[in-house]
Amino acid sequence: MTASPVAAAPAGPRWLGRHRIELASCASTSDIAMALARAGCPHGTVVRADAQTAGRGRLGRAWASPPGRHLYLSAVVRIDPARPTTERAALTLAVGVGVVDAVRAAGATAAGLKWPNDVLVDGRKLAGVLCEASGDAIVVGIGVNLAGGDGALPPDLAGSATTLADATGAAVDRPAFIATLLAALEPWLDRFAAAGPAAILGPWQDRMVPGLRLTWDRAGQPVTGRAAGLDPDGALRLIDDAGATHRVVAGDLAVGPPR
Ligand code: BT5
Repeated sequence: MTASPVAAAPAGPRWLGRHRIELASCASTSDIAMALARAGCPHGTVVRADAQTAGRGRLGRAWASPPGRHLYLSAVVRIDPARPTTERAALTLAVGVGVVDAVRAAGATAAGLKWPNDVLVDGRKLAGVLCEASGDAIVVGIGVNLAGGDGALPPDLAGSATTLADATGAAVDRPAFIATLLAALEPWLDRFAAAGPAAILGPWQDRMVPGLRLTWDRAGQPVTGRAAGLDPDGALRLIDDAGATHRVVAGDLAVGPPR
């Protein structure tokens, strides 16, 4: 008998999501992941909930987390204490790269990155990332809008947000997407752990929304221009409408206005 060739199984994650906590509802998966991180949970522990009652974004903003329809997930990533602490802020860029790869693999081929880690499709936000430090751990919180159609998201987000189902025109299998996400994310976290921001800058720039027009709130002074790429530490280079280059290391960036 001749042995028939066996296709290699797609590689699943080695450490990300090996320990998983699944909840019907919680205030924020990142709160729970943070408490687990402090209590010494393993590297790669993942907390996922069907709904969040106090989902949060960056800078004290809220993340709309209606029940049952979307993805709310937080992962505990332990950082090698031997690596420079100044690198840590750039971990969020590695997460953004992994999330874009996952939504593209799920069919949202037009998805791209807005600094530092929003995932946009046609200027609308499909996914957001919130990284928070706790000792030697970083809690990586990821929200991805999955289900589409009327009522999938609160009406106030109708003009600025999108979902994977709306972006692809197909229903989304949430467990399959979670597997895709964890498998896409882990290699980028591994590369970041091994080599720091240098491993991420090129891939991030390859996935950024090209020429995206942005307005940066620079201490109350709006600066409008286009995203031109990253500095070696992961800061964004923004070229304003007068041609001057700004280094954005923090603060808020809004899409638009059109020129
Ligand atoms: C983010 O913040 O984009 C980070 C979002 C992280 C959410 C995850 S869900 C799992 C984990 N647990 C949490 O509690 N959080 C994390 P930021 O860049 O600040 O964006 C927030 C802004 O995006 C809001 O002010 C709204 O304008 C908009 N927004 C809120 N909910 C949205 C949604 N579901 N889809 C698209 N845009 C949304």
